[in-house]
Amino acid sequence: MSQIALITGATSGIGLATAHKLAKENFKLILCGRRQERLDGLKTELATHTEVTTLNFDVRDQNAVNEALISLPDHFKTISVLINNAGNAHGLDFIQEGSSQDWDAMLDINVKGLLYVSQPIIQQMIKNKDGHIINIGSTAGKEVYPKGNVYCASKHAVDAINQGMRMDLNQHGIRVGAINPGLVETEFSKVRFKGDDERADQVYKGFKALQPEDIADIIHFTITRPYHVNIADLVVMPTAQASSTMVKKSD
Ligand code: NDP
Ligand code: 8X3
Repeated sequence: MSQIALITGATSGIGLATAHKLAKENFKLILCGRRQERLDGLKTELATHTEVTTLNFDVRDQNAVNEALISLPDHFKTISVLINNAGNAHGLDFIQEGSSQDWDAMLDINVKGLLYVSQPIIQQMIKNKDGHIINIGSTAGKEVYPKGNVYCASKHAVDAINQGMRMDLNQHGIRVGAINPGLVETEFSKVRFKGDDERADQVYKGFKALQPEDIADIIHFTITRPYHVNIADLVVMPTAQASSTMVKKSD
């Protein structure tokens, strides 16, 4: 029987590539995001491979999260794999110049949103005695870089939550692990720079960045290991990257 995977942030980047990968690998999919037209397009596109349902909610809104999960059809209610991927950076500013709206967005989405989505699904996984949670962290959760301040704090929080979840769910046999990418070419920088595409494109110029499909492959590998194997914490960077601040670029 196909396993059911729920992916947050499936409308773009890493989540979108993961939806495509898992659809081809015969997972039944619950795809989440806020951009309805993208969710509709995906559902149609992936229907040739697998059964797909979509949920539209903002992860910041706990009631909306709960209502969306309750609205799932019965045959989609037993979620085996949760991929906590929705998130973004908002702004890249010195701490003394940062906007509190950006801080709120990053902490509310990347940290609290992840918790809001996880808790009801964890409760159901405990009941079903089956579950695997993948938290998408970042190299920004392993080290801090200049002007990264609050985004790095949000991803350090994901790192802590990943460890805490693993400990708390150990007694229930639920696998928990984080994948922490370095630079991945997605809409991430367009969001960070609020639609300044030229600035966003500069981030990935002069070297080969990770592609969202690279992370999707790793997620698929991670969730298809035998039950006794849990990839607990994995850091992956482009070959050109050695740290958050060291990237070998051509002139
Ligand atoms: P994208 O901007 O391409 O995708 C972000 C996804 O998150 C979208 O599908 C978006 O969907 C969803 N999302 C954002 N805010 C919300 C919200 N409030 N409620 C619900 N969904 C939301 O970026 P990436 O694919 O790069 O990012 C995915 C994850 O990977 C993030 O957690 C990011 O921090 C992490 N990451 C990214 C790296 C990179 O270099 N790109 C490196 C390391 C980690 P919609 O707008 O439709 O709601
Ligand atoms: C995204 C990678 O280096 O832009 O998490 O913070 S970075």
